[in-house]
Amino acid sequence: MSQYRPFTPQDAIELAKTLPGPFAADANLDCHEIGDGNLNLVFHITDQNSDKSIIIKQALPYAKVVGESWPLSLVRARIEREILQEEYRLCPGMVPEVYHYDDDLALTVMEDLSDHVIMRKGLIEGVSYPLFAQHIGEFMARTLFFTSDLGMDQQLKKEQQGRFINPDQCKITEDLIFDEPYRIAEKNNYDSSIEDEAEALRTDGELHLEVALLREKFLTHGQALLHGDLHTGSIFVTPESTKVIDPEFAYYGPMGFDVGAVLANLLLNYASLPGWIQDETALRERETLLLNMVRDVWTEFESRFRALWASELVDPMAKTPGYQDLYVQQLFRDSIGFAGAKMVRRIVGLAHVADIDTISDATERERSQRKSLAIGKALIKNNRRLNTIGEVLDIVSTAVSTTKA
Ligand code: SR1
Ligand code: MG
Repeated sequence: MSQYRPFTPQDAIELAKTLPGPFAADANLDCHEIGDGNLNLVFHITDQNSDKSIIIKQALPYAKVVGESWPLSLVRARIEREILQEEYRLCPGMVPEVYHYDDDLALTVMEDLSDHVIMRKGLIEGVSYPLFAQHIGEFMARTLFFTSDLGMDQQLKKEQQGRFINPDQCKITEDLIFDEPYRIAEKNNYDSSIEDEAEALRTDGELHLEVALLREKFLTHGQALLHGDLHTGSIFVTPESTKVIDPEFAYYGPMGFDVGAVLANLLLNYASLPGWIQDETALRERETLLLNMVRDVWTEFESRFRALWASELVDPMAKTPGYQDLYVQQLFRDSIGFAGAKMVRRIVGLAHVADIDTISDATERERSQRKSLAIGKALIKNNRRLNTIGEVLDIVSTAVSTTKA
């Protein structure tokens, strides 16, 4: 039985050489630690004499972004590996293939996806992904439907819920998304130029009520097995292909939390665009493209989810006329509320997004932050009365037009 220790690149090479499969025992391997996220070590191992490569991802027993003062359970590595295997079964080719794992060492050996780019980076660089909405719509519809009481054996689901209890990761989300942005908190992180916005978040009772309801839903609604952190930094893309990574925040929660994550991160990129594009015509075109992606992600997801309901439903009572429409309406509203909460947290909370933080012009950066907050707050406040993605886009447009320059 192996004992946990954080790996060095040399440890990663030694493990790689013992694996059945990719490399010969005498292969000349290179290894670089490329983890740029908040929590883990990621080793990229390549063979000098072939095009073979792998990734070894290892969880650290603390949050790397803060340090050892923030301990975290290593259980997340086992959960991430199991959900990757489950997602691979449900959506072959849409997540990295798991080749090997060691739960004691909290590591997973998986397919190297470095022929793809992280979507956040691609979007910042202005690349278009015309198939993304279809791909992610399919991914979310299948993973959410088939892990819920609608699409899987309901007794098995209860067992599965036990295996995916992920308390440390959920607590991060509860604190960073549904609590700290709305009060003075040590981990909050924002420019002093938007102190007025942060103060407004702390004193807005209408907003707090909606956030309390979303938080309750996150805490209590074990609807489906979520990815749990489905932002554009957790998605690898090319114009032809989409691959989802990093499901270490997986747990049984409300479906809208995953859908909302995708929508929020597209809207954060949308809000950042004036910081990246100077030409007015090009800017308008790109803004339209991003808003169309928001619309398409929802419509692609909804149509696939409804199609699965029509052909794969396991719950007899769910066939009751009218139930599907009410279920999808609530899922839509949850998605919009969670999207808003995820936008707010990326501006004033601990962890930000490069789309906005790396805008070099301070005035444009501040405008994007204010715009994101205006959109986020409007989505949170209106989520319970919205019915269509067209209404959401109208709310975005109103929020933008009333943002303080
Ligand atoms: C301490 S972890 C901060 C954030 O990074 C992850 O991607 C999650 O979004 C988490 O909230
Ligand atoms: Mg991550």
